[in-house]
Amino acid sequence: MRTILTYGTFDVVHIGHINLLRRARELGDRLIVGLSSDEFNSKKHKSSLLDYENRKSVLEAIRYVDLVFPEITWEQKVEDVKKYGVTTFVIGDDWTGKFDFLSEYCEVTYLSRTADISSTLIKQSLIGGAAG
Ligand code: C2G
Repeated sequence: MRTILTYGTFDVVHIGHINLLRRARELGDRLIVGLSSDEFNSKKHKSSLLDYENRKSVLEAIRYVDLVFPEITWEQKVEDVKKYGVTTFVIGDDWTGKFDFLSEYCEVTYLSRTADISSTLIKQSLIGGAAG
């Protein structure tokens, strides 16, 4: 069983998230996702429109995702890799190099981001639309 692991906020899910999850899932037999808690988002200096339970329900409904668990600290990744028997850690290339330390425990793969789409852009256009 090749277990693939990734992390993220996954707020207002869009094609960029779907492409990342699909490509990650194709690298193994199951995909598990550490989903940033609302408290951890603030530690990441991120605010999400949708709360943890809402984002979790959406992720669990995506056919590429086999398990969702909470991401609450930066330090939990090594323990998560051991706990879930992870083969490959995957994340978008906006994090290139940041998680190389995990290569002591599993493969580390950075996938190219999908251009011209982000939750922030969607939220801005919604606000812009409402203001318009
Ligand atoms: N992503 C992508 N293309 C986009 C937008 C996002 O491939 N256009 C990828 C990101 O690179 C990331 C994943 O989708 O791998 C989730 O993105 P975010 O929700 O923005 O998560 P992030 O804040 O990067 O969280 O501990 C690691 C962090 O939790 C990662």
